[in-house]
Amino acid sequence: MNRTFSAVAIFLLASAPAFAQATAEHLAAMDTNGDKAVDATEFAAFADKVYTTLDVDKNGALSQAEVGSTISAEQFQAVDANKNGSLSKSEFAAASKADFAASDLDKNGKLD
Ligand SMILES: [Ca+2]
Ligand SMILES: [Ca+2]
Ligand SMILES: [Ca+2]
Repeated sequence: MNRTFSAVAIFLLASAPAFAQATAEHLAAMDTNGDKAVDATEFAAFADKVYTTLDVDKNGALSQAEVGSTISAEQFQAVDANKNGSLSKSEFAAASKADFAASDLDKNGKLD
């Protein structure tokens, strides 16, 4: 079972259910400076946007209800570092960072 938290997957499921997978098109949406690669800064900005979108009641925390079926309870617990039952922005950012590192297979600091 893949326990890797994926902000990309969350975005796909939360905002674009039509996308079956992270496509080039999707990377392009994150590539704000248009250099055909997604760097850590762009990824962080993207994750921030996802967080804001998911935080429906705007209380600065994501509950399991807010993420709904987008991520599994197991993934939720993996991201909830302080185990308080909600995901803070810093917990989400930390998970996104790990996600970026895991996705950057050739370790060039970019997803391309
Ligand atoms: Ca870029
Ligand atoms: Ca909330
Ligand atoms: Ca937490």
